[in-house]
Amino acid sequence: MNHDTVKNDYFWMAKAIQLAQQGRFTTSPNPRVGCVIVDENNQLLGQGYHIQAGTPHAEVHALRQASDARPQGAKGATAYVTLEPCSHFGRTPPCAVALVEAKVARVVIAMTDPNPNVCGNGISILQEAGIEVVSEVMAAEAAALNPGFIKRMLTGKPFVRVKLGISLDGKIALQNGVSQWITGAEARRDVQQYRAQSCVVLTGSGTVQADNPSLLVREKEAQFENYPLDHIRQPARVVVDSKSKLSRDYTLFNDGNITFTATSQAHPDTATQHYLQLDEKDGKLNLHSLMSALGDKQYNEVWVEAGPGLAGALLQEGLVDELICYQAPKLLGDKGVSMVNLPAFTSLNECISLSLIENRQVGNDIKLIVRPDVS
Ligand code: AOF
Ligand code: ZN
Repeated sequence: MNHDTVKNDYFWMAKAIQLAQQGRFTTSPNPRVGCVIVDENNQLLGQGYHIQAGTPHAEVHALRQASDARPQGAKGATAYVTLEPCSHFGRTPPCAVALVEAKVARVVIAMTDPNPNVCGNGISILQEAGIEVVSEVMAAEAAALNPGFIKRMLTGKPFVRVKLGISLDGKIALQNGVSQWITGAEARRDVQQYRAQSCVVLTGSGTVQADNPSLLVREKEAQFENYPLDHIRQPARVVVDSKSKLSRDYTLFNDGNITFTATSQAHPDTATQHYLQLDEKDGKLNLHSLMSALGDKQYNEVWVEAGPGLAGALLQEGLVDELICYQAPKLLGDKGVSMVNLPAFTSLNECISLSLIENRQVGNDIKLIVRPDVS
């Protein structure tokens, strides 16, 4: 491939990735996908992104625009797609077939679709029709659009992010429990966006008792100007309450949105109440079973806003994919409550080692994204 072709492929794939990001809050359980169609003179013919499951895929939007743009539509053109075009009849017909019928000459793909129903079949359909296929263009960037979808397709479990609002000295609250507003407004807005993009907000019974939180998205605070707002949906809430001791009077059981109680107790009224009845591990709710149950419900991304107990337990079970820390330039002192409960390690080999993914200033706070190293 000549230098200009490679340069153009990166340019247009970057555009397709930007389009896919428009689906950040709306596509689940489907992935975020963007598509761009470019003519023989490297001019844009059509573009689109997947908005919501059950509605047309990215390619369909882009192909429609291309047909409106000129009589021969996408014939002879190049299509850029952030995910391998689908090959199956799901809620919508296969996009690989639509591209073949439109007679595109070339398809550039960022990554293959980990969905076992697709997984290479889309590429085969295109190649068998004589279409040139180039794949793995900006694959890492495209994968970053869909950590939850990809992980669920490969493992059956969702991608888990744990949010921590901490002081410079790693505390989440004062000794007396006072904790509100450690971090600033910008950090709180960022949190709202994570809630909105997640399928589930997970918390523990202790947090519910202490704060009676809603854990819903406050749309005004989240500032969704650049997104199709009418599609924003609220995440399901899941409360880990293994002994089912929470009263039903708390806000999140009564605000009209779904809250599941994850418990190891048997409940007679599972038909009317939302319970996830799970097994125990070492006398506690089996968090692996919880994540599998959430994967079975097609939840891609889980956002954890919990106390140090649940956060620590998830870390120790190896169930955390990412920690999102908002660190305020405040010192709460050594009597404050620490961010995660972990055992008293006696050797540095035992401590949890993390890799820094992102580090930037958000208002007056620092946002740190770290991922546990896989041992
Ligand atoms: C694409 N382009 O824009 C999306 C794709 O039930 P359906 O018909 O919506 O199919 C969902 C599956 O299609 C999803 O699991 C993923 O494998 C693929 N998503 N594929 O070519 C798109 N959203
Ligand atoms: Zn499709």
